[in-house]
Amino acid sequence: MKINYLNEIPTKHDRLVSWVKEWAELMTPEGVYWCDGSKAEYDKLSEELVNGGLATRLNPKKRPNCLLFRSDPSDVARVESRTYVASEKQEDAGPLNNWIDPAELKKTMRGFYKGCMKGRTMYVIPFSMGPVGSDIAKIGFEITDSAYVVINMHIMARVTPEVYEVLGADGEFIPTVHSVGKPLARGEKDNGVWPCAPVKDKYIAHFPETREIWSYGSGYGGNALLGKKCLALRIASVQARDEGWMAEHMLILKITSPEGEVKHIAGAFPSACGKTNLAMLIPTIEAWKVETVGDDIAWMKFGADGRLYAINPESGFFGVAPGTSMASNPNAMHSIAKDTIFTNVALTEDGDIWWEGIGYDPPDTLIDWKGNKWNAATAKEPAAHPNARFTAKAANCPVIADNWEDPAGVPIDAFLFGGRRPSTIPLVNQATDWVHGTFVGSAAGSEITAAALDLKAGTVRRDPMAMRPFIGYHVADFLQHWLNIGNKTSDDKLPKIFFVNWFRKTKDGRWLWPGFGDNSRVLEWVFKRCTGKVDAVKTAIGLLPKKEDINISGTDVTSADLEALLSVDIDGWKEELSAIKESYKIYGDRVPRELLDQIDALEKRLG
Ligand code: OXD
Ligand code: MN
Repeated sequence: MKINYLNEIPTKHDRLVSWVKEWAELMTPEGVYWCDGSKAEYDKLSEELVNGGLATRLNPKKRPNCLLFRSDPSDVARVESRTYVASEKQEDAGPLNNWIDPAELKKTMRGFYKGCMKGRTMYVIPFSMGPVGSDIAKIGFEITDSAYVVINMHIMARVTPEVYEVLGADGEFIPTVHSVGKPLARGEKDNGVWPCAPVKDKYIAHFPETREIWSYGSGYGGNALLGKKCLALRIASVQARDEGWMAEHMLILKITSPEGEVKHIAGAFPSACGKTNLAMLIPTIEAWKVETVGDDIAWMKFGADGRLYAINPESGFFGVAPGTSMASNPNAMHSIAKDTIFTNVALTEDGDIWWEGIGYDPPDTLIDWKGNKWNAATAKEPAAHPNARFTAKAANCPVIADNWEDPAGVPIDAFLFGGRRPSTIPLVNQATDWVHGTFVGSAAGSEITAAALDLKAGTVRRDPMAMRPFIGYHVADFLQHWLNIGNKTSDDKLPKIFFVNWFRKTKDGRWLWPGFGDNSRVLEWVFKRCTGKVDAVKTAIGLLPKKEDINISGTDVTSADLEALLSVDIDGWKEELSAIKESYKIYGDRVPRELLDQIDALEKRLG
């Protein structure tokens, strides 16, 4: 079949060229376009999207170079029920992943892919996750028929022809394939409607042994921007296991003390638990400084000195918009002042954006995320979807750290785990050692939020290391991998591990901790534990701060509140322990013995 190449093939990499050709033959697009990541390409595609009615250009006086998109109401979040880890053996996918035999899944998906790009352009996106050429970075290619995906990838990944230099004629790349699943008949246009397939036909498929990603039917975020969750977490976690490094759902921040000493902290929190806010936090304690290295994903390898070094494989933020305000995250608000793609937020009459929790009242009328007129006085539903997003350049963040693109990565001093836990879990609790820390991380859980389409908001679900939806293999083997990492270096070189909880409430529902910038008060304690400047109290559940070591001056936190935040609720912990045991039962008989021993030891300590 003759392929209509719309521009010159920019590479002599035969395997890459044949891969593109093979998919073009199956998907039969109008033409194949090799993306270069340039500004001209971004502008041209943006213009086409605006002219086709799929995007609205925001008022350039208010939001220069910004676009607004509205998805199909069925295509607003990751769909975990349609996400598959199709390993050769089902047992290797483990109990938390959906599984279909890879040959069967490929056959089914090929059926969907046949002719799926009719009437559309096939874009081929070259990208590097991580600074181009870094030892920790990986090269990927995404085939897609969505111009929305292309411009989002421009922001989220390093889309550049430089990857061909690193790749040469024979280098390794991760092949990823995406289609919105809506071919166009002759003369048909999208006519302003976000193209996607019905939920039952969506597939977000990972083939861990062959390191392939096939996605069909969704145009949204983690389902479609394949460098992010699919590559940088699910496939990378498999590579990390095989090669002895870590791919984690973690923010990375740089913190500087008043004395000018620097530490780097990586933090794993389930989706929509405030990772972006923490990564960009403005400390409320004097003379401390926090800067951002990444807000969602960390790839970490051991350096020659035996310490773990992290890079942020992404180059942008795909953040949750509702709740983001000048009070909760001023640096995110500055990051989205220009050059940003908004998805499913509300539009004001003067061409700006609005969402619930933006920090000021809505005008009387708006256009809501579904494109309908919305009236503040009579509205029954939110104007922005709860999982509405902004896609913003990391480089536009006012507190992006100067070393955020260091190809060698930044040395990690501490890991934080956390989640939304209204009761029992203290404000901060340090693990006694790496194995205890692995146990504590494995037991993480959170109240469910709107980041995934098919989960019931409001209930607690266990989310080991905040990786539950993102581990590309068996959860118990993932926990074993954590233990193996701990055996690769000496204890003093490993990051210290802490569990934090900003979301504790009183029985009558009052928040006990102010959160946001005041979380710096907890970071200060973590920092001082890393420098050995402060002691901790050894308790049944771990190492807790002495009350006087958490600085609450200038906050509304009372001494009684702090006491509650740092107390060990033995009865609550007994319930917590049974919930942990239940989750371990689900993980099955591959759970490492060392972690089962941790359960027994905790049980004994609780008495
Ligand atoms: C995200 C998520 O989009 O975790 O980062 O869902
Ligand atoms: Mn995330």
